[in-house]
Amino acid sequence: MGISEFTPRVFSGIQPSGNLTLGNYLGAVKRFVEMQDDGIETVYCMVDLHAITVWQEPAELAHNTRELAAAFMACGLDPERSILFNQSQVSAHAELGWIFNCVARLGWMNRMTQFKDKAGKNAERVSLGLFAYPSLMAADILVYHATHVPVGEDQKQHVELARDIAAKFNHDFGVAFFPEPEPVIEGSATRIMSLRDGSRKMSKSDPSDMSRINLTDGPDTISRKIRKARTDPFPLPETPGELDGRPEAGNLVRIYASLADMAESDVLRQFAGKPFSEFKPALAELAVSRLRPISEAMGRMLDDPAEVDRILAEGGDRAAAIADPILDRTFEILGMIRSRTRKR
Ligand code: AQP
Repeated sequence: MGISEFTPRVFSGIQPSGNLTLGNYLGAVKRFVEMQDDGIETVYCMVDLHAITVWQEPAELAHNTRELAAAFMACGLDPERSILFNQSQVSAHAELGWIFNCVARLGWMNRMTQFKDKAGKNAERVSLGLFAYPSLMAADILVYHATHVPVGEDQKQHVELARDIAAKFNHDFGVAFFPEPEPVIEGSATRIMSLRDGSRKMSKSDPSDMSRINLTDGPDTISRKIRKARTDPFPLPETPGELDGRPEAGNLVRIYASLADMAESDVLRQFAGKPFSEFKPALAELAVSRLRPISEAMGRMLDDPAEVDRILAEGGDRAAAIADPILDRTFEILGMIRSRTRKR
């Protein structure tokens, strides 16, 4: 079902599974803010139901959820203009997620590379939820009839699965009910890599804290991590094409470009021929100047957790007002009797 028939609506989510990284910020949250500022209806979620697909300490999960909410707002998401809430407060996600478990095919799920990466050699021991994660993600998107999903490169396959689920549901039931949402993967920071290994993505759950920059890192920590970031012995080249085969160097240039809102070619025009001993301090200074206001604003918001909870409750109510009628109609399409007169 082409998205042109639907009112444009943006949905995306991030797991409250620990500190938000520079990768999450540049690849996702910065884009969330730009889309909000474009005036499209935007719905952004702290996906706590996804986070529990791997073990989370309950007290830490609550803290991480509030911290992520604070990070969203500190990065520029405005709870008046965007709907901000945590997933478990809107039960329609889990309910539609189950229905989609019955639409998605096992063969489709078996092709999901993120499950293979995360489960690794342990596939027999990980939770069933980790395997079913992409069908819950499809429900997150489609329960709002969202048309656009800003994500980093690593989530492209999951958004494509959401399209397949929407198409199969529409086909099986002979309806034109769910849109096939478009992934929005733009800019120079769609895949920020680990500072220790240019072949792995920067990730909250990497065991090495030196592999990532967290939004809560202070200036000294940011500078130290960039100074110690792995590079190669060559100076910076003149053109982006010459960064091919130099993953660590390319990564640092892309981070600079995205933080400075510059094209990679312009960054290289400025630094061509310079060694990393000159580029890294400039990058550290830029990163500190961009991230310090964010971490300070997060700190102020976290001083008042009740206010954060209030914002999440209000966002949850606004989200449910969109999701519940879409879920009700889904049940009707499936032929399920819904004779109770009660609120979710
Ligand atoms: N390294 C990255 N570069 C660009 N974008 C990234 N994203 C994640 N890492 C990078 C984007 O951030 C959004 C939120 O991701 P998530 O928290 O839902 O899960 P994830 O993709 O699994 O991110 P992490 O940081 O690797 O989390 P953990 O370690 O908890 O699994 C998504 O849009 C993602 O593309």
